[in-house]
Amino acid sequence: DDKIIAGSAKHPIVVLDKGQHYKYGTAGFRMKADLLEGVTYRVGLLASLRSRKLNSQAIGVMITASHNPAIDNGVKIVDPQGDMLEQEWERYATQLVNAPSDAELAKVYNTLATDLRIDISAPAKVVYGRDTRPSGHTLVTALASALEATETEAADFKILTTPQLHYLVRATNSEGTPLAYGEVSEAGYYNKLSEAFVRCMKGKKIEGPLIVDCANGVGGPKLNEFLKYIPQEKLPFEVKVVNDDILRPEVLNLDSGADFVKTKQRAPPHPKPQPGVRCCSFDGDADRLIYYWIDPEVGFVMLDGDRISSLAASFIGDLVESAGLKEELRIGVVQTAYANGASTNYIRHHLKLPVICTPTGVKHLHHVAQGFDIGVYFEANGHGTVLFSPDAVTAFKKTDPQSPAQKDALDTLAALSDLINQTVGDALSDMLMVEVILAHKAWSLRDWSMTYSDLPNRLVRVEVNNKDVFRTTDAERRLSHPEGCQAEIDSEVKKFKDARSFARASGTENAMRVYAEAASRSEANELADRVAGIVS
Ligand code: NG1
Ligand code: ZN
Repeated sequence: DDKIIAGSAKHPIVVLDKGQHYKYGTAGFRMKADLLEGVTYRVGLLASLRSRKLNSQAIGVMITASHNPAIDNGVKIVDPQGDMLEQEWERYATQLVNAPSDAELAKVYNTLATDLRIDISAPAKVVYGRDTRPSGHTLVTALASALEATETEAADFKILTTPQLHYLVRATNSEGTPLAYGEVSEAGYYNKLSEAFVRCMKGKKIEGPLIVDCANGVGGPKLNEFLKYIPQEKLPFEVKVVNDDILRPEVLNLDSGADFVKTKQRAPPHPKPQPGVRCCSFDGDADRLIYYWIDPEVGFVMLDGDRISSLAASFIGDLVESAGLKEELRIGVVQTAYANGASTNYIRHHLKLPVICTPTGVKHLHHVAQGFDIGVYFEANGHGTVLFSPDAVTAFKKTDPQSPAQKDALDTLAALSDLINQTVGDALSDMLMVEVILAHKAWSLRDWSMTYSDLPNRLVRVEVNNKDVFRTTDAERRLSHPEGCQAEIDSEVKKFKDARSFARASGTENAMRVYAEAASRSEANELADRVAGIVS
């Protein structure tokens, strides 16, 4: 207790105004960095408890605020398999962080240990990393202090992308087992990806360079590092890394990155976009990916998470068929209500694959995707991955091929299961996957964009007095409260052709979000405005 109290005094919590409290949300704790030192210390305490609860397996802590401005930061916990913290424990994190004093903190810590039957003398291990934000340094110090106070073994991996940290947690816990995920080092991550990429490509080529905008975040130096691991003659196209300045913190996520491209629906202004060139953007911690190009005729065209999802589902579906595993393996796609209706239609009716809709937040999608042998999940914003079950991976390796084509399909599937990050959405790994698929299909971005036409849509943010009165059902597609609200929305939607609209409280901002799609841009705008009027 004394050690925990003394550590907490060195990294004090900022007590918030009356009526406000810290909450472990979709992205962990995320806010202005100057509020986070005490929060991070307390998250360290919780991570040590979690490790002890789970037989001393390593727990991850990542310090990042992703696409948020440079002055923000955030801290989140990663579970032993590299997935997000179990939902039940978000509550415990919230309790610990809101303890009003150092002494109260020790009390909450002890109560949690007793209630959850945790032996606090058992060994514990925490693996951690941070993005390029300058505030990360102070926060890591607070975290290390909590690990010291609780006699927890610490592995500091310094600056990492979020998905690299997830990789390292899983690699640490699976080391030396038959399910070993990879070498426990940053180099191990690059080795695994580069080796799998070369195996997937099979010497195929792609035309033209690829411009990768890294939002001046951690993805820049990490992508540059990764490229050194691929033998020059095996790299099938030229990669130009842009917006990779991490020395000026103020440019992080500024007019660049996947979130900018998706929300502004335009290319980053710098460097000046060149018509016809294949481009993609990472976000600030490199877990989101969006593709786009400037078409000489129609201008900016974007290929978002829904497009990546349908591209992956189409390619993997064909491979599974060629591999003779169609009857054996269940492939499914998981989306949220924000997925464009045209993508859902394409996957269901053209690819003939099941689609499940879940609430917003990748932990929900990830969980449902685990129910398939091959589960493809992406949020429209470009965060997602493809999960392969142990049965699927075994089938790729053990099936005895009856033809060269079947062998080829099995090999590509096995290589893909190594290339695609199995823990969380990973911009670098997803980008390599897209490039592999485009190479195999011999497709340009234009070919890819022709698979279906997006329904015109509009997303609006609506300020409200109290967003908590809005409660949803049916994977956030309908409002159950306040009463009568949904009936009003339904009656507006009915007035438009091919229309869909829903309203929900944001999990990361103090606002409502309204989404609408319809047959034309003007109708989508009109419907969004009307539904916004209903909830405001
Ligand atoms: P909220 O604020 O709950 O809508 C946003 C994104 C999510 C997800 C989380 C976490 C939209 C409409 N919502 O959630 O997709 O990525 O942030 O980053 O983009
Ligand atoms: Zn991110």
